[in-house]
Amino acid sequence: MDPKYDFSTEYQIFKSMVDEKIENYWGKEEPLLEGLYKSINYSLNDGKRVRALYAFLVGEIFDVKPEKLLTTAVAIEMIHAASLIMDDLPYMDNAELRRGKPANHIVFGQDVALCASIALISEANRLVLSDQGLGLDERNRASNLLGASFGINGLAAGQYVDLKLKRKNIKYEIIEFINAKKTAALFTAAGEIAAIIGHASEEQLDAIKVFSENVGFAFQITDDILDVKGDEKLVGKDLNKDKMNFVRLVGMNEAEKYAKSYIKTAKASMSVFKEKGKKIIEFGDYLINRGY
Ligand code: GRG
Repeated sequence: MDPKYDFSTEYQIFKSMVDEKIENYWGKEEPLLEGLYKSINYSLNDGKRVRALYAFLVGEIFDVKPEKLLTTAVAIEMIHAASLIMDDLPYMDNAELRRGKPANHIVFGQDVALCASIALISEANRLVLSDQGLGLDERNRASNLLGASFGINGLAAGQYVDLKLKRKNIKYEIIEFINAKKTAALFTAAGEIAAIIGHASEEQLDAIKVFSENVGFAFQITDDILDVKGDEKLVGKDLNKDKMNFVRLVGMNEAEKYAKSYIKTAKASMSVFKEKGKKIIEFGDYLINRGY
C-alpha cells in the first residue's frame, strides 16, 4: 500500500463521485411528478455512502476502477435510501428524524414516501440491468444479488423479524438474524457484486462474503451503541427510543467487545489478499470508530 495512503481522502473522493451522480437524480422530466421527485431527492441527497464506498474498496482489491462500479454503487445507495424511508414510517419504526432532518413521510406524507421508496427500488434494478459498462452476465448477476438483498432473504426478512418476533423472543440468535438480513445483506451485495466484476476466484469471493457479513454485524452493533450513547446532533436521529437492540441485550461493554470481535474476524478474512487487503481493513476500523 502506498505509504501516503489516506483513508479519509479516498473516502471523500469516492463519496463525491456518488453524490455527484445521485444528488437531485430526478428533476423536471414530468411536471405532474414534481412532488414525488422532491421526496425521492430528499432522501437521496444525504448519507455517509458507506455501502458505495465499500463496493469501491472491494473493487480496488481486484483493480476495478471506481468508474466501472459507479452505477452499482448508486443503485446500492438507492436501495439503502428506500429502506430508510420505509423504516421510518409510523407502522414500522415510527421515527420522525433522520439525518438531522424530519423523516421523509413527515415532510411529504406516508403515501408519497411509500411511492418514493418503491420508485427507488425499481430504479436501482433498472440501473444495474442497463449498465453498459458491464457485460450481460455481470449485469444479470448484479441484479440478482441486489434483488436478493432487499427481498425475503434480505431487508424485508430482517425487518419482519425485527417488527414481529424480536420483542417476544429476545435472544442473541434472533438479533443476529435481524442484523444479518437488515444490515449485513446490503454490504454483502455491494461486496459480492464488486468482487464478481473483479473476476474474483471462489476462494476470494468467500473471503469477501465473510468480510461483508462481519462488517455488517459490526456496523449495526455500532449503530446500536450510538443509539444509546451517541451525540444526537451528530447521529441525526431520535436516540434512545427504548428500542430493543444489541446493547440492551448484552450491555454496552459486551456490545463493544462484539463489534471489535466481528471486525477482527472480518480483517482476518482479508489475509488471502495480502497487501491488497490493507485498505479495506481501515474501512473496518472506520465503521466501528465512527461518531455517526
Ligand atoms: C427496501 C424491500 C425493502 C424493505 C425495507 C424497512 C426495511 C425493509 C428495512 C430496514 C432496513 C434498515 C433501516 C436497516 C438499518 C441499517 C442501518 C444501520 C442504517 C443506517 O445506515 P447509515 O448509517 O445511514 O449508513 P446514512 O444516513 O449514512 O445513509
